[in-house]
Amino acid sequence: MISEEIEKLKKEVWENFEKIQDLSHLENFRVKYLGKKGKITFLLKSLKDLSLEEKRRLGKELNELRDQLERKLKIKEREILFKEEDKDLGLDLTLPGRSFSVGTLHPLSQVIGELCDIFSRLGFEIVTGPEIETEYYNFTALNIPDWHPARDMQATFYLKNGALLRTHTSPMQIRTMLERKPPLRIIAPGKVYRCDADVRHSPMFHQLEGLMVDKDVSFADLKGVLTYFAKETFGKKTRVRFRPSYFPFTEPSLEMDIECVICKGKGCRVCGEAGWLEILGAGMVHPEVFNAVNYDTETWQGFAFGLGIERITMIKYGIDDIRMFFENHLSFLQSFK
Ligand code: 2U9
Repeated sequence: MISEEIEKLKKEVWENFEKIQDLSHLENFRVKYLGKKGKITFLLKSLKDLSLEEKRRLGKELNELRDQLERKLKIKEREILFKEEDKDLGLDLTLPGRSFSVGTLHPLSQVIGELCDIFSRLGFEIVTGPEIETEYYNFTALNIPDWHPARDMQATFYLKNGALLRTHTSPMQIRTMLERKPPLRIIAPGKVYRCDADVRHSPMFHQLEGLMVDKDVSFADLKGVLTYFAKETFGKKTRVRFRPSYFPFTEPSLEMDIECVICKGKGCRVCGEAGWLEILGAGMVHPEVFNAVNYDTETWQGFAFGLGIERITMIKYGIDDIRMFFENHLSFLQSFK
């Protein structure tokens, strides 16, 4: 019976198909079953003596077997070719892949991001500006005239034609005030440059300054904003204190300390036995600064503050050498994952 022969052939075909290992083996298989004198071809030819109905039924079955086998042989051939190519290249695809470590944001970028979030919650907008500045935006408009000792305090990198690398981020606030009308609530983070280098100073470092201008802005508003910032950055229980200070661009001026994060106020090597760590300077915007940008001092008041990002990050994470931020040791950077 032909139908029994077909069943037997199917079994044989699929058993032998699984044994194919290489291309010559595959070619022999193809000839044996699909070639002109192959077993499937032979059975197809022998259908001619059967009834029409049987011819149709068994012919369909054999044709399907032939088509399926041709498709599977093509796939098998490709698999064998790929494996042989890999062998030629000396590859072993069963080996596990090489592991690689994923990068992280630089700790300074992380802290800048956190501070921007904190001040955004208080309605401050982020502004940016050029790192190459003029004496006017960097000094003059900030009430630091030619003769002012503050120009020497901030050892400046001068470029050609009186241009300079900004020594603080304050020129960004001057530019924003000239471009816009009050009220304003902005923060200006960015790189600044001072000719200074040791364990605590780097010739390039990052500052974040804030400025709020509105009607009826008071010293109490400034203290409230700064206290919120300190508690959000260093923890809700952080105690703060304010000391009087002096800056040419603010009057009155203050400096803010937080209780030492290491000794909690007892006095230790980190805080120089003081129990407190200075974290920023601030004050009410000096009327001369408002005059420089044509803001009416009868109507508008404002406060400003400035902080060093490296200093904040060093206190937050107990880092004792500012150069760690710029040497890019992988173990240091990866510890901020
Ligand atoms: C405008 C008006 C006033 C910004 C201020 C400070 C005080 C301050 C230092 C902190 C550590 C710089 O990085 S640091 O060395 N900054 O103490 N900055 S008030 O005052 C401004 C800014 C812009 C128009």
